[in-house]
Amino acid sequence: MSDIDLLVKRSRGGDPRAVARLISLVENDSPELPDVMAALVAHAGTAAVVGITGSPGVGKSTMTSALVSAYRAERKRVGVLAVDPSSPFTGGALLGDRVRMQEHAMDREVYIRSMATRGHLGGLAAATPQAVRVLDAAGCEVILIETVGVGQSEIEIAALADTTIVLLAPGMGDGIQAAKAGILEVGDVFGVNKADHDGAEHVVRDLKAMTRMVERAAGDWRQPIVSTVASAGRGIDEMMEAITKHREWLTDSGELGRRRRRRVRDEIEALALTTLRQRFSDLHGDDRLDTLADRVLLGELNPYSAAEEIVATVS
Ligand SMILES: Nc1nc2c(ncn2[C@@H]2O[C@H](COP(=O)(O)OP(=O)(O)OP(=O)(O)O)[C@@H](O)[C@H]2O)c(=O)[nH]1
Ligand SMILES: [Mg+2]
Repeated sequence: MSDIDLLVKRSRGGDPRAVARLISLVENDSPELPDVMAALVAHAGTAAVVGITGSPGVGKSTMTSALVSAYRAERKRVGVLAVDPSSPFTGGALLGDRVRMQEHAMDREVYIRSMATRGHLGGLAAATPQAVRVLDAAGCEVILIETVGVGQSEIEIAALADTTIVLLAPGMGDGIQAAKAGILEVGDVFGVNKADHDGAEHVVRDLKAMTRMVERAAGDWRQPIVSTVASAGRGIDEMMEAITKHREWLTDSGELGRRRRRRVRDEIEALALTTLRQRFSDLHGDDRLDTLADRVLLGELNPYSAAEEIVATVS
């Protein structure tokens, strides 16, 4: 049995070190990844993937930790991925996450992993589903993905999850920001956290007004708004109920299948583009590009045709 097969076998048996090792291979874009994915693909596809996004400091890690407790009460095996899509300051943020997840550190049925995706050629779109596949094959029934919502990343993370929770909190100018960032479209469930702070009911009211304006057909999902105090465990039951309801809707409406297919399509696309880019950059070592450039300079060839020719060469 190859090292990879052995590692996959151990991870499927629930060995946390094997799981960690496989996620490291994903993170580092290991040349062994194709073999890893080949060994995993038949064993994945059942986990519920829940994304949790929102501005820095709204309480994502605290909420994640509370949800882990709730799922553990249902005796489910849980995976947690804290994905840092963009920040160059990974160390600090992840340290905070680890502190807030401390209570689950000794639980063998909980896998917690921070992951930076900047080094991965396919970026967030390829690395995250690969890490999800590792956790899924390791028997996690639920996988929670925490990402800080800055600009584009929450839209990307929404594409990676079955259910996306957008977390807001009072005093962060979130109401207006939400509309701007297109958060309305990506949230399946809204959490207004820090409900113990002044202004929480304002955020709820703003959100309600905004979600009412979204056009919906009969049978479309209506995004619930759940008030929580994650640090005190308040509103967590309601949050769990909202997630469960959304999952039922996903299944009944056929949307689950569509979302999962879209996710794999995005992954394939990211990998394909990465491969093409790699082959393209390999061209810089030979004179084919120079030859084409010279022909354009001489007026024999237009740049579009030159581009077509080079694309045909690399694919
Ligand atoms: N008062 C109050 N504080 C909270 C609540 N939830 C979280 N906090 C606190 O808010 C701070 C930030 O919480 P985190 O869970 O680290 O927030 P985060 O969104 O994960 O932050 P980043 O990962 O840095 O973006 C911590 O000090 C928490 O204890 C809440 O409902 N009420
Ligand atoms: Mg956090």
